Amino acid sequence: MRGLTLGNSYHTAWWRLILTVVGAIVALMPVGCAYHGVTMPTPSASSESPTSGVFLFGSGTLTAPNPTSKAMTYNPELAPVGAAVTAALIPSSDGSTRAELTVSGLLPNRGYAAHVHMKACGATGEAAGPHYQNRMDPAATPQAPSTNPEYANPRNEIWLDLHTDDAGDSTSRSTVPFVFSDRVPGSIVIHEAMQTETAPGHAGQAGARIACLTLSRR
Ligand SMILES: [Cu+2]
Repeated sequence: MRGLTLGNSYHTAWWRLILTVVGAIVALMPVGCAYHGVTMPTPSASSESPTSGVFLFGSGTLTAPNPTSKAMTYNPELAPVGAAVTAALIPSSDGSTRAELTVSGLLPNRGYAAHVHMKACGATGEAAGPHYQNRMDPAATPQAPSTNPEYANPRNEIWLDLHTDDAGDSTSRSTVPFVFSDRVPGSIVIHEAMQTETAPGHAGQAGARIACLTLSRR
């Protein structure tokens, strides 16, 4: 009898403890959830929120042109197979976009012009189409792309001219006063010329297209 009583109170004490712990967990749960709600970064459901613009990214090592490659060379002498190319175009809440291009394994100590172009990379450099312009030059045509400095400039386009170090590595950055929304660029093209021209009638030109990196929405 005594043993049974002891056993009962023993069990009762355990149940009290368990109920107290469970009760505490249940009571604290909404606090925990609210805490998570406040501190968790807001998930970006879409890459084209009107306030932040579209985030674009591309990365790869240069290959010969082929339909599955995201990074290709059209001139392996100037842009060797295996060179690494990475780019990000990051929208900011102030309405600007920060662009960054990093290369590794190009020719050492050399300038390379580079720009954001309209279309994805393809079998030839021409597949990438003209430069992306925020305000499009009304005089430009597919046969005669914009060379008017009023439109072909590094504030209305994204220019990422590089200068490699002894190892053939380089990073270039550009911040432009616009974000992408319904019209989104497709690639970054690296050109043969060591820098982009700026004079009227030549603005934006930089010689042959020697490599291309396809950009995708993040
Ligand atoms: Cu270009």
